[in-house]
Amino acid sequence: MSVNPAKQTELETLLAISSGLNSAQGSERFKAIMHQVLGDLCQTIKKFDITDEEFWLAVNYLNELGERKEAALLAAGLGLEHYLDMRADEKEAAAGNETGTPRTIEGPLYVANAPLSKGFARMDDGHEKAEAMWLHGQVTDINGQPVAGAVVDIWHANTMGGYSFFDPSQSEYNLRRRVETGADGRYAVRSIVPCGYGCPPDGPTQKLLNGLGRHGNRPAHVHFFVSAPGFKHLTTQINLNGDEYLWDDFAFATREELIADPVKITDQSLAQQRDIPAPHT
Ligand code: MBD
Ligand code: FE
Repeated sequence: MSVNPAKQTELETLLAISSGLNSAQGSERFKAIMHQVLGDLCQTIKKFDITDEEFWLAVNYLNELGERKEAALLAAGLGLEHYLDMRADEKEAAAGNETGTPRTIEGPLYVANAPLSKGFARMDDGHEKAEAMWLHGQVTDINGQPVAGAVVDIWHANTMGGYSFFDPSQSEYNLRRRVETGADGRYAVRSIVPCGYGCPPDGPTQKLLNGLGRHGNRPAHVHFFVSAPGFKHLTTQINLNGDEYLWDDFAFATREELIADPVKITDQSLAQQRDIPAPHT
């Protein structure tokens, strides 16, 4: 179909053409989604009588978001990533599926291929003066049976709230480890107590949040991927109880079942042990 480009088109025609509905090529699903999104955007422009100035501000904002690689950070801050969890939960419930530890958002700071070991790992490079932290757990199936050979991929921030690879002051893979469970399904790591994360104060995400009167902070937390052959991949986190942002997370990741109560170890002999005794939970 050919159109006279000099002629002003009606909105519906414009949207149909711009989202490729007239083309025999491309993806039908993608076209339908773009058609919806573009229509919604035009409605918003109309509803708020968006000025040319505001329009170009938004376009430049997208460039800035890309330049600073903060698109995923913004998606978390707007609650869109959390919405994926809400949808997934709804679907599991509707299907009547039993679920174990609840999922929560991955966030933008995962790095693949962290060092892999069996049963235990030390996560910190020892360069930071910080309080030691032991994490341990057991991977089980829905019936509580231990899962051997599961890979628990753990990552978290340092005491400044920074993540290795994104924070150039840290060594490669600092505070990022993968631990494979043994026959008992258990894993343990020694690390350091993390601090909460805050969005880069000069970045586009924080700029947008400022306009909404919101902060960009997360409570202290530890990320987990748990995977094993024959099981669904789990993306989750624990949030450390006592943090002021526990229930005020800018990324909406806190869940009741995912709050961990840190226990202070005062027994030095226990603290010095590399392999901590099998916990019962
Ligand atoms: C983080 O550490 C994080 O976990 C999320 C979801 C967003 C920003 C930083
Ligand atoms: Fe995080």
